[in-house]
Order: sequence, then C-alpha cells, then structure tokens
Amino acid sequence: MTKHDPVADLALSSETLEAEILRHLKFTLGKDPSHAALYDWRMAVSYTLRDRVVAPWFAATRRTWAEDRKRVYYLSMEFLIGRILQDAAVNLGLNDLIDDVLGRLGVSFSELVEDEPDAALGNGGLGRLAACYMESMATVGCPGYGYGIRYEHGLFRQRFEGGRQVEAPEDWLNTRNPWEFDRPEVAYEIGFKGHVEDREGRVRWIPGETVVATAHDTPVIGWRGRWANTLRLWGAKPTTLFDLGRFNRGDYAAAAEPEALARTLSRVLYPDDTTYQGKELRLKQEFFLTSAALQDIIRRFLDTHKDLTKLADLVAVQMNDTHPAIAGPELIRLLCDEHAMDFDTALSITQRVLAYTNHTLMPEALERWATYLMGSVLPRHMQIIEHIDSWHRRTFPNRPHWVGIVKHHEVRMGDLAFVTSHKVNGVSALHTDLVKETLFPELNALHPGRIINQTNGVTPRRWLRMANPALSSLITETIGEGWEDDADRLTELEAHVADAGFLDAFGAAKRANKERLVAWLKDETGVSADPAAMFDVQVKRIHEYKRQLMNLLQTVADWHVMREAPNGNYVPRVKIFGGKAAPGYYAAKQIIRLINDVARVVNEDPVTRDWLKIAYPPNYNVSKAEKLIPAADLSEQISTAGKEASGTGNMKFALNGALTIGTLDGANVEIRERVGAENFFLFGLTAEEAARRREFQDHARSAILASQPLQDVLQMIAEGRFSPEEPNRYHDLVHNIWNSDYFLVASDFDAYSAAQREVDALYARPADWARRAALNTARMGFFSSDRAIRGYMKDIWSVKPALDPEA
Ligand code: 26Q
Repeated sequence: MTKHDPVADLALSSETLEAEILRHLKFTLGKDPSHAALYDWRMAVSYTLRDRVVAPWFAATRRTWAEDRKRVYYLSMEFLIGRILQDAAVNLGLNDLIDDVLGRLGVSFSELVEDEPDAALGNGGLGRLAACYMESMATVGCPGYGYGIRYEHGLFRQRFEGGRQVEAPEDWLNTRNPWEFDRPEVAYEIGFKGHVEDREGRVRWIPGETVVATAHDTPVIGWRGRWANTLRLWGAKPTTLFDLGRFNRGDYAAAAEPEALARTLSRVLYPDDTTYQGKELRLKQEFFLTSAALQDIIRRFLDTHKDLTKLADLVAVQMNDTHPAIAGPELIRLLCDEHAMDFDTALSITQRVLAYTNHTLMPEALERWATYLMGSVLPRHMQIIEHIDSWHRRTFPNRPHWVGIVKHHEVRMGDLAFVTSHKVNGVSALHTDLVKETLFPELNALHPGRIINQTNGVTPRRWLRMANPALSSLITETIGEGWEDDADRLTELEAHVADAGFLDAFGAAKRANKERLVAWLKDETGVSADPAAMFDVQVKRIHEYKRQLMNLLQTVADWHVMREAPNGNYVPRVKIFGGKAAPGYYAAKQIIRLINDVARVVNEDPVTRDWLKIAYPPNYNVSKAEKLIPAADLSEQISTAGKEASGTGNMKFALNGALTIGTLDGANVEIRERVGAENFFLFGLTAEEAARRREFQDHARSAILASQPLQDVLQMIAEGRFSPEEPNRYHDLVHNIWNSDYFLVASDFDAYSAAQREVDALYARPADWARRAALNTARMGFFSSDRAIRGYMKDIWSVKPALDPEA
C-alpha cells in the first residue's frame, strides 16, 4: 500500500484560498465582492471548503470498492448535526487560515459561522450521538454511510411568552444548503397499504400507495481529511406528479393527493423523545427511511456481487433504537419476495447483518404498534413479523408464554429488533445491565451473549477543539499536537496539574469562555452575570426524570436562605438552564414556566443580586451547547438513578473541565470511575435503592416532612410567590410532588442540597477547584466517540479500520 499524506494535499496557501472564495462569490453566487452580503460570503466559503472535502471523499469511496471492504450502514431517524462550516474548517486544518484570509477581505469568519442555521434533524441525545458517530467513523477510517430523512423542518424553535414555551416551525432549508449534493438519479419506490397476493407460493405485495425516495448526500469529513463518508438523507417525492384528469374535472384537492402524501412524509421531525404514540405517519416515516436504505444497500451490493447469501460478509446495518426496526421484516421481504430466497435463509442473513442499539428503558418510550395499523400500512410485513415470531417460538420451545413479538394485538418493536439482530447493545455499563435484567430478561436467557455494552462517546473535535479554542491551545502547548484523534493522550496533562502555571492558564481559559458567555447571556436573556461567579449549568431536554425541577427547588431554597440571612457569606452562582419540552408534555412545560417565573423574581431581588442569577436562554440547540459547555464550572447530571440510559452532555462538560454534580446513573458511573471519586460530587439513591424507595407508599410525604427547606420551598411555590398574578398556577405541580413524586425529587432533595454545599466549599478554593477540573479533562479521553466506534467495529460489525492509528 502506498503511503501518501492527505494532509499535505490539504495544504493551501492563503492566496489560493482567497482566489477560490472569490471565484465562488463571482461564479456560484453571482456577486461582486463589494456588494456581497454575509450570506454570499458564507456560501462562497462553504463551497470552497466543500471542494476540499471532495478529494478525500472520492479517495475513501474508491478504496472501499477497490479493497472490497465491509461497510457499515447506520440507520437513524435522527441526525442532530448542528452547524457544519466551522467543523469542516477545523477538521481540514483550515480554520485559522480562513480566519486570516477573510479578515484581510474585511469579513468576519465568526459572523459567517453564526449565520449558518443549525441542522436540527434530531431531538437530543440519540440524534447527536448519531452525528458524533458519523464524524468518528470518518476519523478512524470506518467505511460507512449514515441513512436518515431529509426533514424539511427539524426540531421546532422554542421561544418564551410570559415564561411559557411557544413552538414555531424550524426552517433550516430556507436558505440554500451548500453541504449537500442532490442525487435525483438515486430514487426508490416505497409502498404502503394495499394487499398481498400469493400465486402458488410466490408471494407479492401490491401496495395501494407509493412515494419515491430520492437521495441527498452530505460528505462527512474526518480529522485532518484522512477519510470521508456519506450521510445520505432521503427526501420524499410523489410517484405521479399530478392527476391531470382529476384536475381537469375540477377535483383540485384529489388531483394533488399523491403530492400531498409524499410531501408530508419528509416534512417534519416528530418532536417527542420519550412518550411513544402510535401515529400512522410516524410508522410511514420509519418504513420510508428503512426501505429506501435497504434497497440502496442491496443495489450497491449487487453492483459488484451476485450471491446475496454473502450479504453479511460485506454489509453491517446498525439500527439506532427501534425506529428503523422494520428493517428485519423489510430485508426478509426483499430477499424472499424480490430475490426468491427461502424464509429461513433470509432470516439467518438478516440476523447476521442487523444489530440494534437500545437507548431507553422507560416503558412509555418503547415502540409498540397496534397490529391493525401495522397490518393496514404494511400488510406483507405484518405477515413476515408473524412468521418470525412463530419461527422463534418453534426454535425455542421453552420460551415463556408471555414472551413474544406479537402480544395483545401489538407488535413489540424491541423484541422484533432483538430477534432479528445478532447483537443488541446498551449505551453505558449500568444501562446494559438493566437492559439484561429488566427489559429482555427472557430473551437474554435464550440468547446469552447477544446483549453487549458500548458506552457512548462524543467527538473531541467538535466538543473540545472547535468549541473550546482557549483550552485546546493550552492542551496543545502542554502535551503537543495529536490529542484530537488520540484522546487517551489527554492523560499526559496529569503530569502538569501540580504546576501552578498550568493551573493558572487552565483557569484563565475557563474565565475567557465565561466572559464570552456573559456577553451572550446578556444579549439573549437580559440577565447580567458576573464572570467570577460559579456557572452552574443544566442543559438537556426537559423531562421529569432529568429533574430540572429538583435543581430549581434547590435554587429557591438557597435564595430563601440568602434572604433570611442577608449578612451571610455566599458563593455567587449563575444558574443556567436550557432545553425544550415535547409540545404535548404538560408536566415538562410547567417546569419551564416555573423556571422562568422564579428567574423573574430572583433576578430582580436587590437582596440577592450579588449572589444568585438565573438564566434560561431559549431554543437550546447544538450551537448553543457549543457556547455554554466550555463556560461551565458545574455540570448538573442529576437524573433519577436508573432512568438516564447514558447521557452524553455529561461527557462534553467533564471533557471541558467542568466538575459534575450527579447521581449514579447512566455513564455518570463510568465518568466518576475514570475521573476519580474525589473529583466528582456524588449524591442520591442508587438505581436499586430508588426502585425500593418507590415501593414505600409514603416516600415523598415522609421526605418532605423531614426537610424544612423543602417544605418551605414547596409552600412558597404553592402560595403563588412566583406567580402572584395566578397564585394557583403550580398547584398541580406541588400536589404531584407531595402525593406521587415518581422521580424521587423529594427523596433526593437533602442529599442534593448537601452536595451543593460541598460544591460551594470547593469553589471557594480556586486552586483546588482548577486542579480537579483539569483532572477531569485529563481523564475523559475514554469518552471519545473514536473509542466507542472502534468498539462497535470490533464487537458488532467485524470491520477493520481502513486507517491504521499510526498513519
Ligand atoms: C419514538 C416514536 C415516535 C416518535 C418519537 C420517538 C422517539 C424519538 C427520539 C423516541 C426516543 C427518542 C430519543 C431518545 C434519546 O435521545 N435517548 C437518549 O439517547 C442518548 C444516546 O444514547 C442517551 O445518552 C440518553 O441517556 C437517552 O435518553
């Protein structure tokens, strides 16, 4: 194998770069530099960078073909990518050069970066994980494709009116998307409904409706441009454009029907991330993605191979949760009905190809489809699902009677995904144990070894190098280059944590990030924050199990103490919240409103103004995370133990030198093991204790009665202290804590408060704080998504990296 240095290929003089940008401005945008708007410059720079991605992209694809390599297909209903421009610049090593060149042209690169809309094609953790994994596959040289839906509208935009969440449609495709290549020639028909014909054993599905899936490709470039993969997003188009006959007869609505069905399919991302609802359109979206992807995969395989029984030698398909779990039945259908294979062979190939990642234990989030709906939308698949289930029952006669893919007139997608896969993985050590013990105990006993763990990871390129240039420069000055794609090297920082000069520089980087955030917070929320105060941050989707409410109640308790004893000595804090609630999730929306109501009262209080501020910038998304996380001192990871599968925000914060206050939940357990118990503020019930605590009838009431501070806080809220215009506003919320409190806010409240006092005590010793923060950064390398992807490649996909780590 010839060794060449693609990094050298990327080397670019500033003159060439400038000429390329100006050429795009002129010929792609049709603009004279003197008349170019911010938008024109952004497009010109984006196209210039995209041009640089093409060579490594072609090279990677050619090598995969030439070496007949096995490839990975990551099927996900969500890819929460965020902005691409600066990520591409950083990975190509061109960030500083572009900054210079644009500066000379009188254009601000950071303004261009801020002008790009976020690609918010995901809800939260699961979608962002898919984006980190795409970037890591490109960095380690794992031949792979992401398959998703090109939603016209991503996750809704959030604003607050009178403290309440108001949703508006997101519109990322409003301006041209310079990163994608349309592939109108790559198109597949996707069917729905209709009936099944059986002619002497030759079964065929005759759909009643069809749409066409067309491909839109975005190249995903890895670190230093050594490899690139493709994110292929499917858009829906009508099969028949228009029924002219109907139109001429005056039936305008009916004439546009096929068009309407198609457009709704890829119109909008479902904004629920926890409660599952059996909506027909969602099932159609899931099948749309899955069928298009599998048809594309088989077509590509057959381009170079004949024998589909060898499919698993060249193809690994990863299902990101059960959302694409119709892949099992669909692959069997394609193999049997379209390629004349027998059922047993097709099932066995399917199992060797597919694998399934589980991201949740919460029963209300598990996908189950009513058999009548599945039978009506996908009649052939319903038959195949019944076949798979009876095959499994026959093959495992000792399968308990309550186990099955189809039960109580529902298709259980988790069981379907399990049975049609060769590996099932959880996303943290604790979560994987719970998947075995609580979610699939019977299937785990029948298929020992099928369930494995792959602890989540995040990409250090975006989440450290790009988002935190101040800390990144310090790291490079201290341990040299190359930690970005070899994050274990961050441990070399440990040798410097006794060095006062290094700790000062570490503190100064954090301080610089906080100063930037202060200006931004003022702009976004009107709240003035002191950069010397502790920045205490909880940003994530709003959900009861994540316990933003416990954080807020504790904040109110602190505020109360300060007001009662205004001559006391308090460690100043800025409490920062961020996150969206699913539009139909009433309890989560009440929590949002309460945070905003409390913030309004607290921020105006002259007594506490030097000690406590609350900021809730609206519309939390990837690009806001990139501003908030590097500026955080304290990371709130306080979910009820046993409920957060992993968390990935927890990793981003610790990597950026925030200390964590958290429960023994999800990946917190492993983060604490790695960074050291003395560098992590642990509190609260364990998963086991939480489950037992819940069985005790009066758990909430007894905890509240035992805690005067909690009683006082609940009383203030119940009396309308924060909602004087409507004193009853939080009656339900407070009533729920007293009488049900499934997520154990009351039971963990005192332990949480005590842990917060430890946090205060340490923050009052800046050198000790800085040392522990630096140790967090130094010991977080394990949580790089490169490590996670290598784990998937070895344990699930059996794919060897095309780039050896030394290259
Ligand atoms: C399902 C059916 C219909 C409509 C929507 C959905 C749906 C959509 C998104 C269900 C769940 C999700 C997202 C789940 C998610 O983000 N889970 C998180 O995954 C992260 C990555 O593994 C973990 O770190 C988090 O702990 C987990 O909550």
